[in-house]
Amino acid sequence: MFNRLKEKLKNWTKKVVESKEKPAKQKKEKLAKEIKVPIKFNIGMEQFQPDLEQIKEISEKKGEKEIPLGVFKRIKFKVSKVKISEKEFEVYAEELEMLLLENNVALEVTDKMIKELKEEIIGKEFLKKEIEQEIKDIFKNIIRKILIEPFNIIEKIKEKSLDQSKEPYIILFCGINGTGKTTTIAKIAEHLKKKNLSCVLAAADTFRAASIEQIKKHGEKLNIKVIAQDYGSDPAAVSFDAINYAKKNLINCVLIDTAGRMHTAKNLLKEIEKISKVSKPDLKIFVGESLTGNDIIEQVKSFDWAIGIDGIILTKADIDEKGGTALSVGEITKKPILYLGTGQEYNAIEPFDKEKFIKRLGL
Ligand SMILES: Nc1nc2c(ncn2[C@@H]2O[C@H](COP(=O)(O)OP(=O)(O)O)[C@@H](O)[C@H]2O)c(=O)[nH]1
Ligand SMILES: [Mg+2]
Repeated sequence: MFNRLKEKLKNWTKKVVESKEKPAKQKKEKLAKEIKVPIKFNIGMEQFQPDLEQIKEISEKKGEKEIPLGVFKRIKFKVSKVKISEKEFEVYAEELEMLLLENNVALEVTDKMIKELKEEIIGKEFLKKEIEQEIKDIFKNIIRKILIEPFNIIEKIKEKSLDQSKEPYIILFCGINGTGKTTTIAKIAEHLKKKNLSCVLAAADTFRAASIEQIKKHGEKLNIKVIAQDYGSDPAAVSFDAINYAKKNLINCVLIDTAGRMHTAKNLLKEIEKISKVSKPDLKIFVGESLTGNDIIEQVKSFDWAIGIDGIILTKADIDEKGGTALSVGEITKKPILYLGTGQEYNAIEPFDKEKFIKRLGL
């Protein structure tokens, strides 16, 4: 998962570090040769790197050709610091931009990341041995700011179940076809069951022939009630039925599955708007594929514009080597990613954890 972006970020950081190390090392080697002093030497178990410039200065003052051993006792061991200039940064920024774009980070997010990195890096003095870690830390903080802290759905459902009204917690799922809405609903239904929360599924994708069958099958396997009508029926009416069923039977949660013809189709957005108006969901979740790349931005913007989404689930993270989609949707919607879908089985879903995501990127 997300290995490509991890690898690329690692290589980029390494390159920046090496660009600072190589010239310094060459200069040192030249000087060491000139004054005939080793770059490193061992005293007992410890290794020392003498400050060659200082040694040269001392010996030159004394007019000595060979460096007497006594000099070593007087020298300090300098801590070397480096700075990255704006010019140097520009060279690497271009490369960074390419690698982020290639790994599904949207252009506006890429630009923002590079701008922030630039502000943090240029002109700052880094201890040479810490520069790699410092660049990683800067990346980490930028990503921490981009991703919104997710909330806990289970807690929210539990809170409402304790409410006097005994109303069910309603979750509406939207997103285009094939992204994994129905599968994700089944996964969440199972997850709720494990937490002793009851739920009912609304088969409000009445558009495709197989979709009602698909959700009914999940319901049978999981032993969870599915409320459905015929193909072509009004999805808002199906949702309404499911909510009424939940109210009557004191069920904690209603999960509404919807159709997802292309997000550009105006009637799809109108339809989801109507379902949303009728069912008044507590939570509206956009389901998108982690693999999608830039297209997901348009998708999520359309649904957000139509109904105002509260959170995001990214599916198929298990087969996504890039990883940039999470950053793109996070930054553009300012909505939290709640879960990652990590496979086709019911238990292949994990709560989105910002720090875990950052670790997966090797930072
Ligand atoms: N590898 C992988 N496949 C998934 C995941 N989520 C869903 N799928 C698969 O994606 C396909 C479409 O899923 P479906 O739930 O029918 O999508 P929908 O049209 O949005 O309802 C199915 O073959 C699912 O098994 C996931 O997290 N990882
Ligand atoms: Mg479906």
